[in-house]
Amino acid sequence: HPSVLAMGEPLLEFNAAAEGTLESSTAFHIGFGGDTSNMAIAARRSGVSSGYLTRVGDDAFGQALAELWRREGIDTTHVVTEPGGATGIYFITRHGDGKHAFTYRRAGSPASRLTPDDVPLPAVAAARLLHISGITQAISPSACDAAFHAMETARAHSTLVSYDPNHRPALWPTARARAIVMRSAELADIVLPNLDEGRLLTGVCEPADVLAEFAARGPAIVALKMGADGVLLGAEGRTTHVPAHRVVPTDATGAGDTFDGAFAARLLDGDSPLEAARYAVIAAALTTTGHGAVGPIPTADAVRRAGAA
Ligand code: KDG
Repeated sequence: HPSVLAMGEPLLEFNAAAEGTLESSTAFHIGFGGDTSNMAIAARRSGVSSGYLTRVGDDAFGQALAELWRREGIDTTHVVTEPGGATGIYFITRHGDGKHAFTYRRAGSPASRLTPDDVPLPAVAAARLLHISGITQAISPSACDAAFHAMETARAHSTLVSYDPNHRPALWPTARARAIVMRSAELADIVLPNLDEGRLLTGVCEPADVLAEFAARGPAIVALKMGADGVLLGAEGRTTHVPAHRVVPTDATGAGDTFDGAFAARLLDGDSPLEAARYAVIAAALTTTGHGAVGPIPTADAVRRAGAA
């Protein structure tokens, strides 16, 4: 069984080659996304064994994802392929202000049909860390049930629960997200929000206050991701600011997921939360220097080289 098990929805990615609106774009890079799949790949590239739990279709998009995981050495024992299923896709467009926008075609996807019956007790119990996100919960009520079932199973077997709210307003209303994310924080050992969603979900503004709202739910570790302002880490009774690693960013898609995977990998390898966060901010920064979510996720060697430079 892999050490890291992530569960959620993978997507094939169409990333506009130039800045601009969707309708003005003429060329797209094909890539891969899906926050929890990105996390599993980031963890693997940082050196731990990792597996993915999802449902895909047997269409060309599902086959391309299966090929990606095979290349990356991701365990797919718990990937169910649905005959006739339409695997989800998304388009990334980028705008002058450095922000990106996602446009999805994923409703009714195989992953949205995840249910608690898809959650394998032996694999969750044997994993050292289970990773779930708000997107896993937002895609459908049955996937949300599956996420809660997986987190509760993990807790019952001393598997660490890592949770990223990854709030996507296009997928569910903020009031529902708030209730489900804050309940999930109670089940998690590690909570990994970014500052924007943290503010929206907690209703407070100062980073230290946002962190405190999540920490009050009981997780041992909260890492508040603040982009170019680095990470505010709450762990072992202390709050520590970890500065960002300076790069010239091209596309921030997947940076938060890469942080999550790199952080998990280093923690499982014995790093302290602070050491793991210092490593993971470098990994996250490097992923912003290339296009798309998965392509630019660095290996452990690349992170070490950048850290030493
Ligand atoms: O974090 C990056 C992801 O958001 C991206 O890969 C697409 O999973 C995705 C989503 O649902 O937004």
